[in-house]
Amino acid sequence: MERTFLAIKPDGVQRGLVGQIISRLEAKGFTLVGMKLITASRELAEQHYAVHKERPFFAGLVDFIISGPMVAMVWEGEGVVASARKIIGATNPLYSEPGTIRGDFGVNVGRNIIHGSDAVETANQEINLWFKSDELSNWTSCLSPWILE
Ligand code: D4T
Repeated sequence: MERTFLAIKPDGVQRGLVGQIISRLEAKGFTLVGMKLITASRELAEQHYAVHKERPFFAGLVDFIISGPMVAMVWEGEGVVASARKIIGATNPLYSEPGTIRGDFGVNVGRNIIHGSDAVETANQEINLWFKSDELSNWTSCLSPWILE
């Protein structure tokens, strides 16, 4: 089953949005298989955003990401990578649709509340970067037959 890496950024944690964000993903029908509160090291943040290392916002982004605890999570489900990106909304919250996490809770691209992997391959890399295999639980929800045929 497909998995994705999602992380509630320090702004989402500081603003007390953790419960609401997790509720949306649970209600959609996805399964939480890993979660931890973690203040990322600079090295981890730089590795996570390595693709952006030449961009002008990189240094500020890394400083922000390591500024406080994040809720790092692995979610599982049919089409979860693309679907979670839709639930999260466009990168710039000013342009995210209402009903999405960023559209409902944010206004600024530098404080966009949550990260979600952009492809299955990236998701697997990010899961391996942030989690050890024994931090993930392989389980089947009792709701599974009511969510998946
Ligand atoms: P993440 O990776 O955080 O889920 O965001 P996205 O996948 O939606 O968007 P991204 O990779 O293009 O941007 C990564 C991260 O950088 C911040 N950012 C982005 C920023 O601070 N200023 C900017 O101009 C851009 C484009 C926000 C998300």
